[in-house]
Amino acid sequence: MKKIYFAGSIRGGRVDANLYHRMIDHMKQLGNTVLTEHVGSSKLCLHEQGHDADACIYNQDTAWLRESDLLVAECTCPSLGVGYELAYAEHHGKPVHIFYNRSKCQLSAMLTGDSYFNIHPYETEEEIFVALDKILAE
Ligand code: 6IA
Repeated sequence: MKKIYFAGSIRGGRVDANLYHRMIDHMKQLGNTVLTEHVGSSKLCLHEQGHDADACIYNQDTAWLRESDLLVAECTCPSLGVGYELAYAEHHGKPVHIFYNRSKCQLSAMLTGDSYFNIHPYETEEEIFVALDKILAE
């Protein structure tokens, strides 16, 4: 069973928050630990909370990234924080799987152009779950 860092937009916009929740639930149901379950919560505080509170978030999230076995990101809604996490995970040699809805957005060339990343374009939610089953069975 794996420790997964799930990355999804927070201050970048919460339009896909319910999808994040379903992806997190699916990975947990397979018996994995998701270190960042709050990313799928509908009750997140989106406002800047001052430097000290944000420093705590940064320190905790980067510690979880270093502790994780892999990163799974849903990138349809662009987020600066998620972009940072992707590069951080690459720097630390963690496998990175990026999902995006190809009928809703065009992914940044900084992601599609980086051959380190495993990129999973999808059109239906079912395709996400099939891909996750395969990734997590490896
Ligand atoms: O730039 P964004 O806010 O969209 O960045 C989103 C990414 O940064 C997510 O994948 C998270 O891992 C991380 N992140 C951003 N904000 C928070 C956060 N805020 N807590 C934890 N991780 C965060 C406070 C919410 C808290 C009160 C539960």
